[in-house]
Amino acid sequence: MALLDHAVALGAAVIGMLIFITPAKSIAQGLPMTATIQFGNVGAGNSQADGAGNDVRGHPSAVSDDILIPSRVNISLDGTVTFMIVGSSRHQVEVYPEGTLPAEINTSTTVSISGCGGPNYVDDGVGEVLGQPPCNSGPSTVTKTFDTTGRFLVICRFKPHFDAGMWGWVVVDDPSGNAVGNGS
Ligand SMILES: [Cu+2]
Repeated sequence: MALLDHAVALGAAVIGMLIFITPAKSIAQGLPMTATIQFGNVGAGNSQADGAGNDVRGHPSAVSDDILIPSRVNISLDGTVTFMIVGSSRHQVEVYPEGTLPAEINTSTTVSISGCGGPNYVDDGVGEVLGQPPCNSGPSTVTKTFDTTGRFLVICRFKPHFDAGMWGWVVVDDPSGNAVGNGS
């Protein structure tokens, strides 16, 4: 009987250790493989006021359509981000190399896109341009898989929108442990 009690106690101890160890590992493994960023906020900028739950980052006056929702996503290495380019506006996605900052974007050269006026699209040749703006081809959905870790700047390539703060981040971490910016 005593032997059985010992076995039960040992089993309970092992289970307890597993429960104790598991959380730290599951946090790293909990990074999603997919995320969605909506490019533009259809219906915003009409009757809604500041402070009514609207994301007005980058826009000095009232609300606007010209935002990323959300403005940052965190995904796992080899994860995929879906960009939903909504409405009828001029939004176009451009993803920059790891570490690029908004202040580093050269907006001095712009190009036109058919149906979208211009020339008004940032044309620095640095970022990866995804899809076409709705003014050219209607609303669309584009995806990009991130196979390296880091923090990636995503901008709306339409210069007036970028200038107004229409940009955000995709943060890609390695679930095996090499977290971005963990300082070690
Ligand atoms: Cu835009």
